[in-house]
Amino acid sequence: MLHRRHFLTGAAAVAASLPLARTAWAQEAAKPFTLPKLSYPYEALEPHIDAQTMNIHHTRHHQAYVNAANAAVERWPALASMKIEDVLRDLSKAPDAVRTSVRNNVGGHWNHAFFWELMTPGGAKDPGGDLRAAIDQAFGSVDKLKERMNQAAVGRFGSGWAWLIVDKAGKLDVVSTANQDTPLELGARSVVLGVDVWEHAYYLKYQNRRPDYLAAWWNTVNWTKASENFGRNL
Ligand code: MN3
Repeated sequence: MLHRRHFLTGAAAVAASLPLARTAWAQEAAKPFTLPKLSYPYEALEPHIDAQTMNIHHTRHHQAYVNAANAAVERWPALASMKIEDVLRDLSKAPDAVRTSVRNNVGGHWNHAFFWELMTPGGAKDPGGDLRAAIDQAFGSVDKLKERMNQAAVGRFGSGWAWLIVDKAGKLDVVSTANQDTPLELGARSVVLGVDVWEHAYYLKYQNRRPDYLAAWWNTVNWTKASENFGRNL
């Protein structure tokens, strides 16, 4: 899902095994993080999320996290061969010198890759199946879940995210993280929904009106993907 090439595979492994081989392949092997392509055009989420915001968010903001994550690999090469979720779940594995960069940039990469896939111009407009039953049981209704998520998202001071997770105990819960911290760090078993409430996600269209952005954002949620997320242990 996260479009990260394995370190030293195929031609890259051959190139890297040559002494002093500063080839394009060898350089590529040192950049294991790549910007995922979106499965829909930038304008596809209009009028809820405008094309310019999507374009800048994807090509500038997410790309910057990818670039910085690759820079962290240069300082901590082992990162390239680790499962991203394992790194983010336990940041104490990262050396002191790169831990903040890993938290912010590998975290930012994971969060955004998740976010793009959770939105779609089409798809189911409401959750179904097991996810629907679990939401009804945990929150009372889908509308109550939306209220809880909106409260968490509006209540996040500054920049961050609101999430629907399956927690350590296996229960659905709404949480919020600051900056590019991920819900994996909180022990989430599965991450079902997530919404970016950094101003870069909405300012061009909604300026300071975060609640208006959130109300619009719900129209973009890919509930089919959310159901898949619900059934997937990370
Ligand atoms: Mn963002």
